[in-house]
Amino acid sequence: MDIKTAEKEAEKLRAEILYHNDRYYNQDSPEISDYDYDMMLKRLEEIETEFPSLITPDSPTQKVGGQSGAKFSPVEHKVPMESLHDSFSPQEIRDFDERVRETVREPMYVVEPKIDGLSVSAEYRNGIFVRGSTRGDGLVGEDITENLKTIKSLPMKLNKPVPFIEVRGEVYMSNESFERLTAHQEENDEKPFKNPRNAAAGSLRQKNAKITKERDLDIFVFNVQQIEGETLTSHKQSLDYLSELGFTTLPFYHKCSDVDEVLEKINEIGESRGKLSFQIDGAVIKVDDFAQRKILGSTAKFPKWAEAYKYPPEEKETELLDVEINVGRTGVLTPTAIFAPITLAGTTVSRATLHNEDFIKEKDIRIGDTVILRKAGEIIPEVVSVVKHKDGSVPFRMPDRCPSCNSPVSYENGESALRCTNTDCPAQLMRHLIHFVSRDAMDIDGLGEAVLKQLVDNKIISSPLDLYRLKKDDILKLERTGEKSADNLLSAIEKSKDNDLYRLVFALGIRHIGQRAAKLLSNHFGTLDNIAKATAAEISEIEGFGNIMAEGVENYFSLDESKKLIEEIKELGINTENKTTPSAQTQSSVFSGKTFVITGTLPTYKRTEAAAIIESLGGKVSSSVSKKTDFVLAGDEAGSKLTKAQQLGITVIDEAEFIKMQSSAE
Ligand code: 0OX
Repeated sequence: MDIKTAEKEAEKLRAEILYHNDRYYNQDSPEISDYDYDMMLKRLEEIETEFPSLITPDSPTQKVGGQSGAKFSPVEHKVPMESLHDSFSPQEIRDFDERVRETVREPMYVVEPKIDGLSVSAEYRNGIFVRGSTRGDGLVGEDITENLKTIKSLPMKLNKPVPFIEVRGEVYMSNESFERLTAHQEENDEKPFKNPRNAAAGSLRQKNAKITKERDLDIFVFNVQQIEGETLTSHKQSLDYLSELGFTTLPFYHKCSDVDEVLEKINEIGESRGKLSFQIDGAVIKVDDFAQRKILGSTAKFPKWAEAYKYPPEEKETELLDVEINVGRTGVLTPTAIFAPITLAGTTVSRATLHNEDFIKEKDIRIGDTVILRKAGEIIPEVVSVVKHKDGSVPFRMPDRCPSCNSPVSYENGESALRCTNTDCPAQLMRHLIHFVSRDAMDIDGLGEAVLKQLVDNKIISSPLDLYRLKKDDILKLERTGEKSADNLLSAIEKSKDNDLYRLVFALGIRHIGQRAAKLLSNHFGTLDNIAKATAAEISEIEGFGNIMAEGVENYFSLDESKKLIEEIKELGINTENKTTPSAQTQSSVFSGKTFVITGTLPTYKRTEAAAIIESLGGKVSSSVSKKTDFVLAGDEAGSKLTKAQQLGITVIDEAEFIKMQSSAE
């Protein structure tokens, strides 16, 4: 590779890595798997090793990823909290051993699991916990004393009154706590964390330590950073000493006398990975003797006496018990793999999407097969490959009839999606109803899936609009519904008649029309009648509207059923007008043409509500901060977007100012 090509690739990698650093360290919301991230970093390191002149001081290879944020007070680490250099192959571990042996004689190693959590420091005076901090960039972290106090496995008082000790450990969330938290978040319509590590990070850096407490975090302590009143001479000795003091140390570690033994232990730990109650992302190899560590020293970033070995994403074999076919709102048939529950990267999984018939054909997936599963981006379970077909198995075929209504199914012009041709299909109706009443659509409280199913099964309703024809007696016929809940449900349905037009447009479930497009249509055309009359050409003139979307709208409203539907909507007294005064859209106000980014939790508005207000007053809402942003509306726990806005000198407003701006705009 010539230096010009190398420079281009390095620049691209740096930008990508920095972006993913921010998603991982500051937003606790990674988009790619740790393994893919590690591979990018490794590639950048390779380029920089080949062309050292390309190394820049701000290259991600030169510093630890985390940035100490502005939310907590800074804590300077007297002893730097170094990070580990990563290896991905046995050869790299052998290279590490060679480097060590070049400097010290007959090193003994300790191999231990690498817990996938967050490194923290905990300080004790006279045996009492006095301060806790995150690693941050290794030199300065954040003060999280109150948060660490909520972790039951971290002792607040040591078994001995050591004058001073600073320890380092890894805070993590057990698989069980993570599953409990995810279930709770799903029940409460909150966005669940992507994996136990992100959940631990999001829970630890909470201003409100009560939340940290509810999250049930744990800690393994593995290092003495500083100590007064005791001399420790080896890693093994310090681990024993830490447990004597009352710390929970790593659950297992192995002392090894040569690199073959090291590799054997790395394998053993890797094999035990799926059986542990917490997540590990590798193994750590450390020189045991402290005198030897001192001789080996450190590079700018890593100790030369330790190395991490990172495992590839966890994969597991399982038997494909069945393929379930689900019918979506638009009638698309989606195959889902069903298998005996297994634990994979921290959660129990028993289903994985098989996408469509092409995917199944390509991998030749058959019922009864032994398949390999992995989590895509450590999040969504997917079938990687088939290990072996079951004797006598036959290729899987998608059904030619809808599993819900038995109508014929067909492929529409070149699409890979198979659809049920029956517009009255009950499975489609259920999906349609769920969408219609959902929060972003008509927002009708009290109509969960179970209630809707009873209404459909008992033939009380056969369309979303039938909800507006419900009588109290109909509801009282349902299981577990008393007078009070029937009244509440009727009033929630009644209230939804007054919704702004965009909710209704979104609730109709027009193909390709999400909430944002529904708002654009409502704001632009003002009434449902006007939207229905508009041609695709007129619709595609709206900024942010593509041709496919515009055609989808025209097609939808050209159907006789849709015309009938609009009449029914009006007869039922459902609002069909945009509520935002047109003057507010056209009048020039502080909002007109301005781009807003909303970040963090606002005291009273939901983010979606604030966005709707901004758009209704002529502003735009964007998800990322750039030079083009005019205002950042920031609430509590606003993370990197706020930092970026401050760096770019963009006006940051809080909710109170936002409310003031609205009154001046109206
Ligand atoms: C872990 C872990 C992290 C001490 C010197 C450099 C890194 N995540 O489990 N770090 C270390 O060691 C430090 N050991 C570990 N086991």
